[in-house]
Amino acid sequence: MLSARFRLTITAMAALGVLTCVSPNAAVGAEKNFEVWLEGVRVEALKRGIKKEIVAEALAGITPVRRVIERDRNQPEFKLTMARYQKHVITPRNIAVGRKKAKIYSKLLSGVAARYGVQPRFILAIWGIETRYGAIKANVPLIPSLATLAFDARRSTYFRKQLFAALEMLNRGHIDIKSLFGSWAGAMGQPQFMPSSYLAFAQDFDGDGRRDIWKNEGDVFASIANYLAKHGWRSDMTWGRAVKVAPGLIAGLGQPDRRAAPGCRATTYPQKLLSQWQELGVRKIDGSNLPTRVIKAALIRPDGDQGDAYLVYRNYAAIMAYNCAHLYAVTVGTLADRIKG
Ligand SMILES: [Ca+2]
Repeated sequence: MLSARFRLTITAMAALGVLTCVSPNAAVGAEKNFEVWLEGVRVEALKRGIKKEIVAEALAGITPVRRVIERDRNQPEFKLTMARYQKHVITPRNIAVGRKKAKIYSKLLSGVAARYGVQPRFILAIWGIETRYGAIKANVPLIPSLATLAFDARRSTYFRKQLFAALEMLNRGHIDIKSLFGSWAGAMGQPQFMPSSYLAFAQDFDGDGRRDIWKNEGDVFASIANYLAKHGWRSDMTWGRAVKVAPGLIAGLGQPDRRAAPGCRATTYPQKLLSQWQELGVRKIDGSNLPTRVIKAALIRPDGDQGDAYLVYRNYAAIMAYNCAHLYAVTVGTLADRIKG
């Protein structure tokens, strides 16, 4: 989350079989340089007010994790299409499990929806896509992988920030070092929050004093909902929809250069009122008229000229803030619709 580029979910990567291709010659920096670098991290952590026993324990004896760098260097290079991605994510099983979870946790989800103003189906869809409703448990010790990525030159600024955020989580007592696990790239718990997002958005819904996004469903749902709410979610609106576009319309719209969310590199075609899109010949996918509400919608076509078009509302930008990729956000919206049935 909040990474500038699309982070394929563990689920999707496993489904696509890209988890196993590891390059044998990935370079890991010399251990000695790492030790020197780590000493700098210790000094800065103390300056930032992190207790010295926390710094000592969290950073004791860690070395660069070769596998983390291998994984970072082996992001899939093929371009996923919406259809291919959705085929692996919006499966009958994922829909069925989503509906089952909606029943099991109906009371908890209603409580979270009432407090944060986010419809349960979207919380379920994000939960389902991130970690298959909590079934996939990321079990990589977090501090060593963040330190490895912060030491590595490729995205050191971003991961150095995440490393200090993780130390701050320990400092505040949100979690202890023995339980601090994440994905190889530092995404944690059932909602796959990065440490900086955890500090800013994770919630303690059951009021036990811990924001437990690893094991407590209420905290997981509330944290996802709070993230969306803080990024402008509106509970009286949906995400958007697939649409039919009149031939030639898109060519006349100019470049798709409107940012889909602040800080997100993905872009959309311009925003217009639904009534304007209706006038331009855009229709629901079944050919019927667009809704008559006075709201703005942006047009997107994630797969380019040959792909499907969608009109997306402001809630779409909140999903894009969670993970900046049209593939991800459209799939969250579509899975939410399918769970609703
Ligand atoms: Ca809690």
